[in-house]
Amino acid sequence: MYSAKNNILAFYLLVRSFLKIVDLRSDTVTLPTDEMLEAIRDARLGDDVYGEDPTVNELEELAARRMGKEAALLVTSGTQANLVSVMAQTKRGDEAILEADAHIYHHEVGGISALAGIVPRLVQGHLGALNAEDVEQAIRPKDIHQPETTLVCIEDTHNWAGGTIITPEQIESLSELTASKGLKLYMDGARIFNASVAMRRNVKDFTRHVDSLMFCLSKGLSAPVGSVVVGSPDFIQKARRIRKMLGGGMRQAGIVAAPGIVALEKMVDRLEEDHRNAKILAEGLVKLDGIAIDLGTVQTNIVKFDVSGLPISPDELLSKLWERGVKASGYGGSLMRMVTHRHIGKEDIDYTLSVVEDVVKETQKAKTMKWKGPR
Ligand code: TLP
Repeated sequence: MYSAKNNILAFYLLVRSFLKIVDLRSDTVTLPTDEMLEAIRDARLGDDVYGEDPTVNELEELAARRMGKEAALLVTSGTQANLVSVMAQTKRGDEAILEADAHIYHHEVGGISALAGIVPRLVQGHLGALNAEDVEQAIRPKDIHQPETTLVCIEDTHNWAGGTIITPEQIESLSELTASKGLKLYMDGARIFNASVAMRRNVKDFTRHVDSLMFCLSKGLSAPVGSVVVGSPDFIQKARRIRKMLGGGMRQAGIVAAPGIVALEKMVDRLEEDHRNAKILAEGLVKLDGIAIDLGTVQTNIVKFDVSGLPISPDELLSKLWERGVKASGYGGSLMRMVTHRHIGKEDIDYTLSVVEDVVKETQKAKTMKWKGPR
């Protein structure tokens, strides 16, 4: 019995290994390029906690220059970048204004409250973009009873809105407000290069209006690890101390910075291909009965779609897709997400569309058969 079970498992694993896998869960799954691996091998190293890793220093200088700011800091992840940045610009008990579906609020384990002591104040945006008047309404008056609002955070592109772009003009209007109220404006720019490439605008157009930002090396840019926090020298000095406090002081971190340099120098322009594929994917999915997409949200490499029109639950759909080698992820409720990236070619999009179409037809058919049963 035991060996029969084992044989079945071995057979399943063998079949599975031949099946095409299209991993659309996230652009975080991208593997380093050969050039990145070579850069890691050849990196000049030192102890970065002493500020002596030449490759880290090179990446930080490059990142600051690219973003039009004075200083930068390599950190371990996007989550750490956001936490370090919030902590460096607030004090415990302060309030930070965030878009209602901000990644910082939903998906960073409550770190800004648990670790930074921040009260989050959520403001509903439109397609992820905060409106300056709404933000103004949410700023606390100076009152002994209330927390002090000190920071406004934006997210560009906005993950939960479906990879939507917050335009330089929208950022500028927020910055006029924050500057006039003495607040800091911070950007979670995990995918800011997606926004810049999609709009064909220099990334500095997006960054010039914020006091500080972070961007991720490890998403569509394909580096294996790391994010970079960027801002003024004073902010970065504080951020560096906080990174150390959070256990993020790394020693020979040049092995992380080296592929990051390749990411910044070589991997930005190709994001356009991911955006093209996301559009093709969305236009194919929206034709399927039971799947709804607001095509206006498909602005970069994320396709967010609603499956409430299908006769199966999102979890069932995810597992049916996975059985056929297509990995997607859920946004919660009936919303699902597919993210294009360097390992997804046009043929993978075609394959995904044919798999989703098969699953949809199969489930619709099962529903019809069930309906006919009692007659
Ligand atoms: N987002 C991940 C998951 O956490 C959902 C993804 O697959 O999209 N800001 C934004 C806007 C992000 O999308 C993410 C990661 C982060 C911050 C955090 O970055 P990491 O995962 O490096 O901590």
